[in-house]
Amino acid sequence: MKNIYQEILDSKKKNKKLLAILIDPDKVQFEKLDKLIEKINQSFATHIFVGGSLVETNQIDVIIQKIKQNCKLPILLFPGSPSQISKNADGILFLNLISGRNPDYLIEHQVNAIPILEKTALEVISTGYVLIESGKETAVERVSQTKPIDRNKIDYVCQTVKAGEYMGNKLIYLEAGSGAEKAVPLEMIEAVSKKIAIPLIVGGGIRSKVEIENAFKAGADLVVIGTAFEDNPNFFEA
Ligand code: 1GP
Repeated sequence: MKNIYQEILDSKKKNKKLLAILIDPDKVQFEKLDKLIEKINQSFATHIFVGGSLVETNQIDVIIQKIKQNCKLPILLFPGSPSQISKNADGILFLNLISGRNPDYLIEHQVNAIPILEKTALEVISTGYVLIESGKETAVERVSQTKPIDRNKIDYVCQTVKAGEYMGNKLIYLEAGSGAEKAVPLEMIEAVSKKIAIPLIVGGGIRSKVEIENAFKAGADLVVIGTAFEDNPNFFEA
């Protein structure tokens, strides 16, 4: 497997937009996984993310193994906690919840993850994770016990992502939360993408191909789709 982060950087340089499909191990039905992978292979997806705020299944290893059998896309863990680390993936978004002020999600989980990570060959990609208010309480907010940033406070979000970049994060992830009522505002994507030099991921509440396209046009380098594909595996065909 090539260096995943380097490929993201190269894509950004060439203005080649990226799309990740998020698979939540708690929601995916194992028997239907083959069919989903087939759909992913036919789509324009470039990455697979695996994870969720509260993964209760112990099936992560086998789910990833099964995806790998039939799909060549790089698989990145998108973990809500260290228990979601699987050596079968290719890399991990090493998240710092920089919109929040809960030390558990700024350093505690990261410290606890090290002994587990050291037993793997995962590519570790530090990611400043920024939760944006999106209408109603989301799972990330509930589980992390942090407040999202007001969706109108674009200047403050810009300040936050810049701090995240200066602190050494290699990616910034603007997150409205899975199944969010409202996605991250396009003006915010635009302002943030101008503020940072590192690649920008945007996800949460994006439900159509037009919305994906709009997020790309506003400046997202990689868009994440979870719920819309979960609800409709024919999402990319319509
Ligand atoms: C959630 O950003 C991802 O962490 C994807 O959100 O499920 O709303 O697409 P959706």
